[in-house]
Amino acid sequence: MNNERITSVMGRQIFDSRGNPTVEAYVTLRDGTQACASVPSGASTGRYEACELRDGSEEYNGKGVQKAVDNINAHISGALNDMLATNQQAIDLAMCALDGTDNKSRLGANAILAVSLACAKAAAKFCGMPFYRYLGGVNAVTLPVPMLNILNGGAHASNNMDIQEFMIFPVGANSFSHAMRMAVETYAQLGKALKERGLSTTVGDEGGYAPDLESDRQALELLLEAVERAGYRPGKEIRIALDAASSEWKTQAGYRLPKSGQQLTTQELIDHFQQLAQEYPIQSIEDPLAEEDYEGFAEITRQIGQQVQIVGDDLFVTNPSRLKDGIAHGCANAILIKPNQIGTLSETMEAVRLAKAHGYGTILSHRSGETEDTSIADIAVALNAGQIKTGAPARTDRVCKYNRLLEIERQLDKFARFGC
Ligand code: 2PG
Ligand code: MG
Repeated sequence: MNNERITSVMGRQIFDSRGNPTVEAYVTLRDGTQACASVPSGASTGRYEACELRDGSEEYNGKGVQKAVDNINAHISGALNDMLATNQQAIDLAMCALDGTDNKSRLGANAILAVSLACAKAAAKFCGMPFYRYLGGVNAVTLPVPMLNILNGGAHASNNMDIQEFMIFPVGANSFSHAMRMAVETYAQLGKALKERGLSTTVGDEGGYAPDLESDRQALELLLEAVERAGYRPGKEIRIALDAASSEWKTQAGYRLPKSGQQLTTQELIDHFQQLAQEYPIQSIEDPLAEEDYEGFAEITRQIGQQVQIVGDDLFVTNPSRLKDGIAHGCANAILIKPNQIGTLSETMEAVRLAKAHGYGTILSHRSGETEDTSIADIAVALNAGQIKTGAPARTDRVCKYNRLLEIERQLDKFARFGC
């Protein structure tokens, strides 16, 4: 009886796509079922994210995660011993209680999330179900529309683009695999267009090209050119999504775009985005304002939120209570969902439920430092999130999530749905 009881939880240090240490957890059940999960890491992290515990010692330039690993092996494993792996909320609550802080700084959100996901995956295996179906049941049928970051700037690349992510958004596709074909063909054309101009085709952290361009506008022009060259209609089949990551630009006086050197007030920055959205087929803008600028977020949502999806990433940090505040202030109309910003699967799912209940769009997201873990693909389908962003269609740390979604699409067969 109760063969799904947890008999062992083990942590270890592995490396992410930037070559930084990160945490992997293994959970074993009484009947021998075992699953593992690993956690990603951001570069443009929000101030209000749960704590990513790093050793701060000389090893790995302070980025070691041995303390987080030790917390799994010495503390979390004992607390979860003999619990039912299928009782996700109880598992997550037990870890939060053991941690005892608001931001998971004692055990580390990296330790807690790795275990939280590994427990859920072990439970899914025990039940003989794919992960998305275990989490979402028979209603988990919606494949997300992908946002693919094919030009990298900001903190993700050493070039002169201020906006961090220039993404293509194949909204005109009729299925996930069709969207991927459109994206892959466009990405290839972008590479050719860059080469023809003698521009660099080296890639940034998320697999997108990271050339030195004259301006963010030139990046937008290049995206449109690539879409056309691939045989698609910009604005119809493929639209553009941006992540400004503008918390990185905040100064006391307003905003300073670090690479172009422009100094703007909140209102000037809002007008700048409104102007860009008039000139280009921009469907979605993430973090157009900084993480504390609730008023600015409310204002841009009033100004252009009818036409453009305004996404809170650093603003909400996948935290249900920050999302509640944002909803009360009329900030944004969509939320980026990154499990490691909040640190447990249960709280991640709660953020999605809350967003959906208020008509907010939901976008599952990778981090700029990733592993081969594909949990976010399954979570996106499980929660019918409708959208996902997980980088360019290049580099295995990005493509493995897209490939997992292709497999889920195949499994769902004619019941697969697609769309926001
Ligand atoms: C973002 C993410 C992912 P990072 O800002 O949305 O693209 O970047 O993981 O560096 O925070
Ligand atoms: Mg972001």
